[in-house]
Amino acid sequence: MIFGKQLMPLVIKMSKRQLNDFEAFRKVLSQSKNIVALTGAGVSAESGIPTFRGEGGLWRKYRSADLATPHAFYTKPHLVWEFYHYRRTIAFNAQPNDAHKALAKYEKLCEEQGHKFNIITQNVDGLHTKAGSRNVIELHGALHKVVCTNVKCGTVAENFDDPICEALRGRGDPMVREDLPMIDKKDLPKCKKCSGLLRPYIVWFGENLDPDILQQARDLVEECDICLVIGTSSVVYPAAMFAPLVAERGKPVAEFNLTEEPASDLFQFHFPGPCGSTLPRALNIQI
Ligand code: BJW
Ligand code: ZN
Repeated sequence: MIFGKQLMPLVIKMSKRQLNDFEAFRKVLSQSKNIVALTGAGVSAESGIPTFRGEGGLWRKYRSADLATPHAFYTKPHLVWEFYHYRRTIAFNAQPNDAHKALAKYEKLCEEQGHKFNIITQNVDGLHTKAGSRNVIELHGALHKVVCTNVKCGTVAENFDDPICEALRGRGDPMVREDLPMIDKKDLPKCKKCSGLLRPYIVWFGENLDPDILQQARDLVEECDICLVIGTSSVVYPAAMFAPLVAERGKPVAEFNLTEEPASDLFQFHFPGPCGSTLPRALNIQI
């Protein structure tokens, strides 16, 4: 496995970790002209959006990771659509928190100084854009987009309807104990062009990321001179290798997370705690 081989030398190289060293981090940041922030579900946790792993990762009796697969969709499209209807409603009603706002303000400051600032997010909730960030790469798709499953069509479209179809009205409650009567496939969301079955425009496990989007992210990772890793468990590939690759080039990486994660040892700076508090402080941004 290539990722394993790539990570091994890093474990040996990294000797000194700085915990809660806001001053040292700000100094390094002030010398940086090309900044990348890699974000995950934890950045939206304080906006009320459940994370994938840990306590928030269950919907009814299912782990989110079991529903976010092509197999789940093709065998139980009604169930997967109920799950996504629930997630869409939460995301559409959520507001950016202080972490999203700090990143958006920092992007503006960078722009004024002629510096590059880009967000690579694994999140599908659209909250970075809602906060005003403009340079956002959405690696895993977006809840407000749908794609037609008819291979001859494949149209991708924005869709903010809530519910997205009448059959999903009142469905998606995560606390329901038993499966509700199945929604007939013909009543699930349909493509406006060809009436094919729609699916969420989301990259599920085992699916390839959009090659153009992945390349853009890789270019940013290869060119940046500092990387902030915010609210991600850093276990899902390919995103999991981005920050370690920056560290491998000898560039500083700062992690903002409630806890230690498997890759934490590879990163120079660590700021434990909710990123809605630690990030504005580290970036020296007044919300
Ligand atoms: C806070 C906080 C606060 C909380 N403040 N912090 C073996 C080796 C290598 C790869 C693979 C492998 N086996 C399978 C694979 C491939 C697979 C993969 O990586 N699996 C791993 C689990 C091992 N990857 C893929 O399938 C990808 N495709 C791919 O690789 O194609 C080629 C290929 C295919 C098959 C085999 C091999 C190669 C596609 C990945 C798509 C991921 N999609 C998902 C679902 C989207 C569905 C949806 O949103 O509806 O994206 S998975 C899920 O995980 C979601 C997330 O974007 C992603 C990352 O999770 P994230 O964001 O890190 O969230 P959490 O919950 O894990 O962590 C939250 C963190 O926040 C925690 O650390 C908290 O502590 C912290 N936190 N509150 C700060 N207030
Ligand atoms: Zn279609």
